[in-house]
Amino acid sequence: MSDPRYPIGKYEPMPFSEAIKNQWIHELKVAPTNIELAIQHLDKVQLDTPYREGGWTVQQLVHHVADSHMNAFIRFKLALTEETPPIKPYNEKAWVNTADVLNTPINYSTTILHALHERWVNLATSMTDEQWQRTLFHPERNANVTLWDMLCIYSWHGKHHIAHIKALCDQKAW
Ligand code: NI
Repeated sequence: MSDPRYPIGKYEPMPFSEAIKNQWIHELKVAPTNIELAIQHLDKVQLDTPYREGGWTVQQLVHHVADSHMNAFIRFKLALTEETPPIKPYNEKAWVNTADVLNTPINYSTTILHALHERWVNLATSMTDEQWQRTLFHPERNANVTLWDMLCIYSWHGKHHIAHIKALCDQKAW
């Protein structure tokens, strides 16, 4: 593992296929349980430990995944109901330092993730091939992003942060 920030590698876009779509929807489905399994044995001090030098704590990682995936779900809904709506970027480095993230037990965010991913998976399994090609406009990249790209990004994103937590647990022998 050369770069501790990318334990499973960086996100790689993939061409649309039914098999990959089913795999990635499955990964969205199991992500909340996998996060819960990764954190269930950790105590308060362990949750407040950064996953790497200068990195986010486990507490911040879990709340971040909930914040990120709530935004992503809203973006899916916007793209399905409007013509190429713009993405509203947010400052994720600032979001992980707001009081709710620092003070709310992470089981509230795993509860959000269980409910949110249930709705997200139900939405995703209903989508036609045409709907996967619907787009959002990304102002920071000045480019359109398809909902297919969004599925690839967010199935990777959950695994990416779970791998941070697992890497910390491995390193500390927790
Ligand atoms: Ni992230």
